[in-house]
Amino acid sequence: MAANGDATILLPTLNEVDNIGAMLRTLTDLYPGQNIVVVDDDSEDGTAAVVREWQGDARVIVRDRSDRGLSASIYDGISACTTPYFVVMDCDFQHPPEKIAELLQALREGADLAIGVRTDRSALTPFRRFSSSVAHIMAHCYLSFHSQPSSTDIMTGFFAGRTELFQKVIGESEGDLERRGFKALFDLLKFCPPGIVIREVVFDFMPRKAGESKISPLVIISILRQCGRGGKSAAALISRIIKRV
Ligand SMILES: Nc1nc2c(ncn2[C@@H]2O[C@H](COP(=O)(O)OP(=O)(O)OP(=O)(O)O)[C@@H](O)[C@H]2O)c(=O)[nH]1
Ligand SMILES: [Mg+2]
Repeated sequence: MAANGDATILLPTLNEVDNIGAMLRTLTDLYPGQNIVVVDDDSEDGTAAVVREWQGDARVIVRDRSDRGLSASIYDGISACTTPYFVVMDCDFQHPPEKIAELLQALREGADLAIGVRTDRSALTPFRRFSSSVAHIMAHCYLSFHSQPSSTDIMTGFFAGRTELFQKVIGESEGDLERRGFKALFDLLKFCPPGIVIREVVFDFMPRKAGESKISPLVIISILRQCGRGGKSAAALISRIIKRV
């Protein structure tokens, strides 16, 4: 079926050859007619080739390595969307594809942003759970202090939004976005109009299905960089200390 749906499912990828085929099949079965765009950071393992060879409707954007970054890929994907809605999800099945329907339903009912919030996080190691909670509290305090909307899961990578609104947000805050970061939703909440309508959809966070994780403990530095001038100074200090040890 030709892709003529109202949404684009954006899949940022870096070396996901072990997951991409299964993910394309699952999404095409569940959402025939919706657009699928893989935003690949020039993976060395042939991820983009799998998308090109895929018989269904899926497109791949291969990005330049010099601008590598999960958040940058998400912003570029949203900017390239031509449908009223977009959905961002990981390609490793940690975000249940069945839940996209609920995110889209929330948008069709009038929400500007629909956020997938993790309930059961037992798939994460205790260290990851702890750092994610610290990062969430930091981000929540920052957003509240600046009277910006927040979420019960600012660190999630599973969310959907109204394309026109978020293309504007990205265009207007381009120079201030942490493109190399991992937490795009935090920046979108930081720079969106304060009165937007947000709906949350709960989901169980699954273990990664195949392949290897790309996240590093240093992600906390990029999250700090997202917390204004004070956060940037703290991040610079921590980076200097790490380089010395
Ligand atoms: N385009 C792009 N995609 C990335 C990059 N880093 C990670 N990704 C993709 O973003 C998604 C999330 O990355 P993961 O490595 O699974 O990060 P995570 O889910 O926080 O970590 P795990 O729980 O260990 O899987 C996956 O689809 C990755 O392939 C990047 O630098 N560029
Ligand atoms: Mg993952």
